[in-house]
Amino acid sequence: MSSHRPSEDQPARAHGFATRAIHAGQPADPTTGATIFPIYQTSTYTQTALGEHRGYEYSRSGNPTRAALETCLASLESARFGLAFASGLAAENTILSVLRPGDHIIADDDLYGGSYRLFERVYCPLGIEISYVPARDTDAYARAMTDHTKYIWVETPTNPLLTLVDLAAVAEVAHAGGAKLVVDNTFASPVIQRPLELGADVVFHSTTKYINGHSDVIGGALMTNDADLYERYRFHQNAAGGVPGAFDSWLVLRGVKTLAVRMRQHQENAMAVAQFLSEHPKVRAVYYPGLPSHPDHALAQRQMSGFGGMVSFDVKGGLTAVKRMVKRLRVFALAESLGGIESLCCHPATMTHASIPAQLREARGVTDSLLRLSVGIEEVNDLIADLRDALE
Ligand code: P1T
Repeated sequence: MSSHRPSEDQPARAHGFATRAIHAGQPADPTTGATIFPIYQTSTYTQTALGEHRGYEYSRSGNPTRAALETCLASLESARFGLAFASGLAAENTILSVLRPGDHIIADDDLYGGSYRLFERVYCPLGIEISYVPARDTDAYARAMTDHTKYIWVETPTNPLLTLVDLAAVAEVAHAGGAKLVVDNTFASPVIQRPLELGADVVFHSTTKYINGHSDVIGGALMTNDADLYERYRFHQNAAGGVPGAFDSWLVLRGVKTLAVRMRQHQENAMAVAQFLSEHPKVRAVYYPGLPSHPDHALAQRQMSGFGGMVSFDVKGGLTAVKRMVKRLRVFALAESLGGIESLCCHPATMTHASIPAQLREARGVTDSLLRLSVGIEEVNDLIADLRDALE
């Protein structure tokens, strides 16, 4: 463990976001001058003498390519510390690992289905108690606090209904009761929302999504300024071993370099798609925080610097209409996941959120007629034409 280089990288903080995305944690290679950080594809490191090494001993405990990624992502989330994982869920598992039987979590009620499954099927049986509250109802978080509440755990915007959580207000609720605020920032990405700056204690990502941005890696990361939590998470990262390989770390490092420019196009396209859908006679409702009609539009303007690339909508005609529509899509791929350069269409009820019991899912608004779009960066006219043809 001692070999793991801490991800602290204060000097790079002075630069702007897009500059840090390209440079933070990635100096030119000292031996060759390689401008792009190398892939240290090694499991182990030759030691100079008993008890003497150059900072790395074994790649589960620490790997230079992973350390570069951890430093870069920490910088992007305005954090002192970052840890990278083999998946978003592995990052979540490490955050949850510090809880003990009898501890309580308050979570918003519109979580990614896999996060819900991790809570309900892995941590509840171990004696962790979970209360779910409506994401945008700040008072509900306060009412749900108990003496045992350790985490308030939120996604914002939520998956798949794109509801927002008022992070500054919920951070106050958490801290007043001695709990920590954990934020899943996957849907927004740090280029448009930085929860730690708003009072959150821990932020995490499925880096599979916008951070990598090319739909070719499964990965995760957590970032924090809390030195005590960081040490406990770092211990678990090594002890439980959910680490990413060097090549995947390098791919994410490469992907994140273009996050700022990609997100600009994602949200420009998403806004046009949301406007098109909101005027379409076969669409019942559109969920996009960039639309002035979205109930959290004002909050989105306050706490985010953009509205992101995810758009959900409800199709008239139920499951039959949905099935017909997705079969006719030509540019949008029918697929789980999001945040890549290509456009995807997902049916949460049967795909990403199938692990939530049907009755509960329906009650939360994830109906059979809901579709979720990850709007890519293709020509926006092609995306709109594809949706228009499919809805005909
Ligand atoms: O798939 P993984 O990298 O383990 O990340 C899990 C995860 C965590 N948080 C959010 C908000 C997510 O959306 C995900 C994964 N989500 C999908 C695969 C999806 O299509 O929604």
